[in-house]
Amino acid sequence: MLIDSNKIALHNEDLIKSHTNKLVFTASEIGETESIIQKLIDFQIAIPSWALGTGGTRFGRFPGGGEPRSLEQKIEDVGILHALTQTAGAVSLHIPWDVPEDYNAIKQLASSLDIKFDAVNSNTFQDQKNAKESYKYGSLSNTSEAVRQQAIQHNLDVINIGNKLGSKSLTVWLADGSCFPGQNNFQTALQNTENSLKDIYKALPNDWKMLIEYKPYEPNFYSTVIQDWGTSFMLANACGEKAYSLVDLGHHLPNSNIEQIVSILMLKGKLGGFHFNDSKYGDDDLTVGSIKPYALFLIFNELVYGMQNNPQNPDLAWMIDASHNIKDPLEDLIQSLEAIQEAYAKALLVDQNELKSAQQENDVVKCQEVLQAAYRTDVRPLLQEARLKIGAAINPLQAYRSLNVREELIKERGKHTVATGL
Ligand code: PSV
Ligand code: MN
Repeated sequence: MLIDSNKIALHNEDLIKSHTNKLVFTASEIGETESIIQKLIDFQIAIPSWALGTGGTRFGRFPGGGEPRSLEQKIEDVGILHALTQTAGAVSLHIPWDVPEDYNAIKQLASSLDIKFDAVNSNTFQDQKNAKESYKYGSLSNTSEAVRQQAIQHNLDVINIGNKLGSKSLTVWLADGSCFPGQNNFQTALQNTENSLKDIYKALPNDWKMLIEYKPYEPNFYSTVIQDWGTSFMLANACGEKAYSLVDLGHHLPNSNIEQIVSILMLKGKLGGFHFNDSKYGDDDLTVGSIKPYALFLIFNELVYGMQNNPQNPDLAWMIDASHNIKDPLEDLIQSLEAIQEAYAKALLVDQNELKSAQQENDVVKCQEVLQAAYRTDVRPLLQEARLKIGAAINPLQAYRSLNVREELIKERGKHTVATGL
């Protein structure tokens, strides 16, 4: 299904009057708006190929119909999101869930929808059909040389696939670890992982990055080899200058100070990628900003500070890594995109000079006031104006519903379709 730009224009016509009134008010409150609006326009977030279907838990899955069954259909869904928001101009493929059959056709389809290929993700956490070796006891860390070689080779294949599509980074997330004390020798597991990553790194094209994702637990429940940012940072340093850490918001133990982690990694020039989601308990993969919007704002405050003050840190690969158990995946992604932009816009509003001088004077109360003044500002008119300027819908969720997108997709693809992925 393609979104007709005339229909978006009609939707905008209906909303423009009330939008303009709100924008005038917001502009009178915050002064200069143009630079924030431009930054919002430039901020593109990749959609993972596995997030377009209804997710599930090990207890059940409740698909809502019209789910994409092929990579083509997944890219079409990203096209829908991008047409409505102009913020989702990239897709991140998970291999082997989404290996292109016809590279030219896939590239053409993506470019016709103005979608780029962001990081490619390897998968050594599941055994693949006809694979010789099993990842039951780990992949890059495995005690068996043959298993490690198979996992290394898989990552090289993923780089190759990404290269054909124009991707420029490889994301490695390992499930490797142990479920019981004594099962693993921690030092051997880490050393094997470092050596394997170095082998992958050697094959990385010069203009590529390797993003190393960490996570404290799950699927292993006693130890995880790359459990935290420190381990990821250490491995990235051991591999070389093209290797970076990747922060996934759900990959921290409760109450971790994620904004501080972000800030330190950027200071050291080693934050390469970012996965957005939200959580209450663990890696819940909920809609961005649905549980802890203030924490998201504080994280963005550090990201903005880093983007403005840390030229040693590269541009980041932004991606939503969420699952949608009970919502329409596309509606959920639209909500996440909106929450990301909102937190970003609020962080851009923080008066950095005022904050700095309040910090200098140890005026703790003022520091909090500066942050919260930005956080409490309603920036939605800025988001809407950014969308209006580039031909997106003023209210993407409302447009999605009034255009009956899900109903159309069900008509096209059927009620009982299940997307590949987790
Ligand atoms: C692991 O929990 C993770 O965050 C990694 O990014 C995976 O590639 C992704 O989720 C999908 O399983
Ligand atoms: Mn992730």
